[in-house]
Amino acid sequence: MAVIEPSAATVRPRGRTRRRWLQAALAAAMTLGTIGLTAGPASAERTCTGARDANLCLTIEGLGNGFYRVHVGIDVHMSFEEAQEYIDDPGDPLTAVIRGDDSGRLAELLFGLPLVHLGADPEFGLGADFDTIVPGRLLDEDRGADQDEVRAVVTLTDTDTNTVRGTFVSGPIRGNWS
Ligand SMILES: [Ca+2]
Ligand SMILES: [Ca+2]
Ligand SMILES: [Ca+2]
Repeated sequence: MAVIEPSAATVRPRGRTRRRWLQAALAAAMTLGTIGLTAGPASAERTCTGARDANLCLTIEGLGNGFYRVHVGIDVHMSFEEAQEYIDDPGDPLTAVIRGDDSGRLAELLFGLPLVHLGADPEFGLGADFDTIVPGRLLDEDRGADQDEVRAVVTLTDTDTNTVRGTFVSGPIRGNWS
């Protein structure tokens, strides 16, 4: 006699995600409230690698009054199951920092970005978003009038064994921050 499979077993589990948008939004609201930010001309620059192993995007948006919103988004291409394993491990499997670029060489470590979203997707793999607001001086990697070039560096770590599985570097965004 045929055994009828329960329908739940045939439904692909949806990726569990961790959302920290609220936390980030509250932090941003507090920052904005404290410094009394006024609306400035909106300008954003974005660069995406579109690489085979992972797509890494860096966006820097001018908020006015010398402040910038820095966003890093990445999809590390892997199977849904593998991505879900990374998510289920303790700690954050993906971390992001912004570094100075001097003649194509990764130079100064400027600041880290908090993780605001982590998820597994059957099509894209392991995805994460990082977001922060910083004063322009944190992006001023070549002091004074020198033009600045910054890149995002994202590290994939298997937190079970504390092993680095990959390092991804974005294209540069140039500016004259101070
Ligand atoms: Ca530089
Ligand atoms: Ca530099
Ligand atoms: Ca500079």
